[in-house]
Amino acid sequence: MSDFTIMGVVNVTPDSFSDGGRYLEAQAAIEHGLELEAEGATILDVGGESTRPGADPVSEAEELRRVIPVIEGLIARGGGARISIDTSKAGVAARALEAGATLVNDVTALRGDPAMAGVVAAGGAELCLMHMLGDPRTMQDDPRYEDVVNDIKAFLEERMALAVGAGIAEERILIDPGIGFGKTIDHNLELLRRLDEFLDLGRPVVIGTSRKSFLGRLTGREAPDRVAATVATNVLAYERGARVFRVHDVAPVHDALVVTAATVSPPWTTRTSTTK
Ligand code: HH2
Repeated sequence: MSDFTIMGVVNVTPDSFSDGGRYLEAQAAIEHGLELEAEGATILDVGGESTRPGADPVSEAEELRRVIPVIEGLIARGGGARISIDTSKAGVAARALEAGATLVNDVTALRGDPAMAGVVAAGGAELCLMHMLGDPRTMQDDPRYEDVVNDIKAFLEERMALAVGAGIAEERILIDPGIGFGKTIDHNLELLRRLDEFLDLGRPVVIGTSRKSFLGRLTGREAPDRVAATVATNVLAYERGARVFRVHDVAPVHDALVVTAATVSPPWTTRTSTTK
């Protein structure tokens, strides 16, 4: 049994607005999610709003139209992977939880919508709190920190306290330093280098480096060709204590982490022989 979790990215950010296109897009996202599950993802992170630097916001109605059919389809046809909803809107999270999602991945860490904490608490869901400096439109404009790790740890600690105060059980909280969200290349690299310091917060560390632009800056490669770079950063993050890995390319990351886990956390045979 592996001691890590792969969260496969299922983005539903269509360009087409016709119903036919919508149905096909939902179908394509469901098929994609099922493939990621077959490759080793045990969480599928469904998102209907891009958080890329400079991305424009999407209305709640539009986000719902994108993600709910996909969640329903994955629950109906999936093999048991849990569903995470990547949203900062309480209304979207509420409908997603009703449809069967069990984790809310909020890149604003409860700052985007005052109703979010109540929805997560009422739904008994897990919550991923991610750090972002500013918002996606402005976050890459000269981000600065006193000490990137300490500043983000303090932020996450404060958001955890707020979440617990709102009735979310601490055992249901995951934390994520938010690679690429208001960070320079050096900030991202320092976060990875010192990732083990986040274990002080006592909650599972989620890491999302998948295909991100700092890997492009380092390797000179376009997003689809950053798989090896993504694998390298996830292996390093595992070694530094992260246990949840948000990736687009599940199969290579899964294999790399199986081998890393067997090497870093022996004895592998004892751990696997206890699996039924
Ligand atoms: N990164 C992205 C989106 N959501 N959630 C968490 N917890 N951690 C991350 O690092 C993270 C995230 C951005 O990645 P991507 O899905 O590739 O882009 P987009 O949001 O434009 O779909």
